[in-house]
Parts: sequence; structure tokens; C-alpha cells
Amino acid sequence: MKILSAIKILSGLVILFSLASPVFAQNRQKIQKQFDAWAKSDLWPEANNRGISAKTFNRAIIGLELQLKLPDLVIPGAKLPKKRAQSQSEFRGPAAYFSEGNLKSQARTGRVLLRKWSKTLKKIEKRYGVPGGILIAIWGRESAFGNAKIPYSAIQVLATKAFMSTRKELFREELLSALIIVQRDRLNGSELKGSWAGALGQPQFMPSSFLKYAVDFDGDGKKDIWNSVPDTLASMANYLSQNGWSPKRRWGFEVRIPGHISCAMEGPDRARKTGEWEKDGIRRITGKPFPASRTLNKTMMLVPAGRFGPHFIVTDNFYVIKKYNNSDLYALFVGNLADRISLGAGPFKTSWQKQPKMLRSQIARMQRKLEKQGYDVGGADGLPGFRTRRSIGEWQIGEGRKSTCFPDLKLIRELK
Ligand SMILES: [Ca+2]
Repeated sequence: MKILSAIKILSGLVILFSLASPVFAQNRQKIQKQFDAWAKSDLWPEANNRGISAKTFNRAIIGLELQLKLPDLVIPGAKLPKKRAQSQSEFRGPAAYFSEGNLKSQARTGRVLLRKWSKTLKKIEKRYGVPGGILIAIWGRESAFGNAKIPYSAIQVLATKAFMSTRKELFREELLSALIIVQRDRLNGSELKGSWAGALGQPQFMPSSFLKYAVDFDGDGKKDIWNSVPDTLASMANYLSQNGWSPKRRWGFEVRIPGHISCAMEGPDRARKTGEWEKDGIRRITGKPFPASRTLNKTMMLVPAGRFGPHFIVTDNFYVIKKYNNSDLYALFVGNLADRISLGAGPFKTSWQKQPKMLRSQIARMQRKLEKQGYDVGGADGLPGFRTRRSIGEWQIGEGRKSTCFPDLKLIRELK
């Protein structure tokens, strides 16, 4: 799921284009022939082993027309392209992610839907322990509350990617799962609609997640995450519940971290009790106390923009949201949107400071430099995840500086 979530976060944003499409167009017939041969000799034996019938397979795969306009395709048999240089790709900071206009409008729609589906949501919370606000927020984020167009045939997308993409193995697994769905749920292959990455329906589940988590909540006998709102919301709740959601627990709190406390104490592997954070002087930004609950024995510091933005103390539930989509900003967005929908909350009290433009290649270079000095940056990928942020903080402290726990142009110059 983890690798796919990176695709998922982009699925709503990416404009489809294909660099190599003229090449594919010239070779369409040849590629199509190769696909048919591959489907029969390579894919079919494995599908058959997994219990997929010849009838299902032939109907869904044989004669299938490839979708050659997808990104990340390679000519079959050709060498994988070298990883595209990231030198020109800009690092988009948190400020861009939290558009206030977008959040406000989603919260407005979300509150209407929370009322409209309140009976269903109560039943869902009773069964799975996940509150309505969180579900409505994820629904909004994944498919604009079911309004986003989900235009592709998932089988067509997944078959194309399993045959000729840069990550064939991953998509092959998902294709086999999709065929099991078609067979088991008696859906016609063409009805299995997904995104350009093969994520299905309103919750944007990859097929393997559909098999694990989709439920029929309205009782019509179908797990219909395309058309049924109760099935959609309950399937998301089941996903979160099975991934460890704790009922009656917030996702987290915006806090103020005093200057003398190091921002390098963040991370899911550095949990403490809320009482310990409080002892150090960390307070909720509202001035209210943390809920006095034994469930808050394990809370984590989170500073997605280091000292250049709001600070948080989060619970395990924050990391359960991240299992839906592996990004701190995604989980924060969902948490804040849920609070706006069900608690009448507004934007974070501390704003995200806009930073001068940084390139991912510059950040990656800084990460490699830190790695050379023995710091764990979680991989030099040009993205400042929590391991990179706290390594920056620790490096700064080691140099006798004030820790900011976030890259900036000056730091990039100094860590060349
Ligand atoms: Ca149903």
C-alpha cells in the first residue's frame, strides 16, 4: 500500500500526459500483439493458479485494448529509462498544500454531508469506532465526496501497467486482485472504474485494498464503492479500523513548542506521554489542557515545516490516517478538515511561512551531505520527511545553532 499511496496523493492533481506516446502510437499494433502473447503465456498461468476462471480471464483480458496514454510506460523489452533528473523539479512546501479557500469550501460541503448522512455515520461509528468527521474528510480528499470523475477502466489501466510500466510487478499484483474482484463480485470488467493509477471508486482503494476492506453496508449484496455512499463510508471506516484506529481519540493537537525545546524530538519512534511534553513546557495552542486520558500515553511531536510553521502533538490515529495515504501533510489535511467539519474548528493558529523556491535536487544534495556525516535522513529523495527534519535539527544543535528542523537556502549552501 505504501508505494501506491504516493501515487494516490497525486491522482487528483496530475494532468495526464505521455512523453512517449508518438512512439507507442507508431508501434501500437506490434505492442498489442506482444500484449496478447504475454497475457496468454505469462499472465494466464498465474491467474489460473489464483483461482481466476478462463471465462473471467478471457472476457477481461483477451483482446483488451491497451491504454497507451498513461504515464510511466516503457516499450516492452526495452531498458528501463534512467530516473528522470529532479534538478528542475521544485519542492512544494506545506503552504501550497493547505489552501485556505479549498479547505473552507470542503468544510462547508462536509458539514452538509455530515448532517445528511448522520444516521448512517452513527451506525458506522458504532461498528468501526471511526467518527463521521474523519470519514467525510477522507471522502472529500479522495474523490471530492464522490463528485470526482473516475473515468478509466481499472482492468485496462492495470493490465497496461502490469505489461509495460516502470513498476510492473506492483501492478501485476493489483491486476490479479482486480480480476478476483470481477469474478467474485460478478461485476462486468468494464464497470470496474478507477483512476489513472488503478485506484477504485470513491474511496480510491487499490484492488488489493478492496479485497481486504470493502464492505456492503447498505445490505444490497454488493460492495459498491462506486455508487453507494454507505458502502463507501463504511469501507473507509473498516480500512482505518483494521489498520489500528482507536475510538474516541483525537488525531492530534496544534501546540506551541517553546524556543528552548528542540524541534528534533519529533517522530513516530519517539513517543512520550502528553504529561511529559507538558512538563517540558509544550502547551496546546488554544490554552486548553490535553484531555486527561490514559489513551494519551503515547503521543508524538510533529513539525512538518520545522520552526517555519505550526507544531503538533499527534496520537497513534494520526499514523493510521497515514496508512491511508503515506504523507504527513495528507494526514494533517484530513485531521484539520475533520475538525472543521465536526468541531467547527478553523485554520491552524500558526501559519505556514512561505519559503523561497528550493529544488528537490538541492535538498537531496543536502541530505547526502548529512548522510555522509552519519545522520539518518530516510533516503536522499529531495523531500524533507521527519528523519531529515530532525537530522537537520540535530546537526544545527551540534553546530551550536538554533534548531529550525527544516531546509532553507542558507542551510543548503552551508551543507554543500
Ligand atoms: Ca451495498
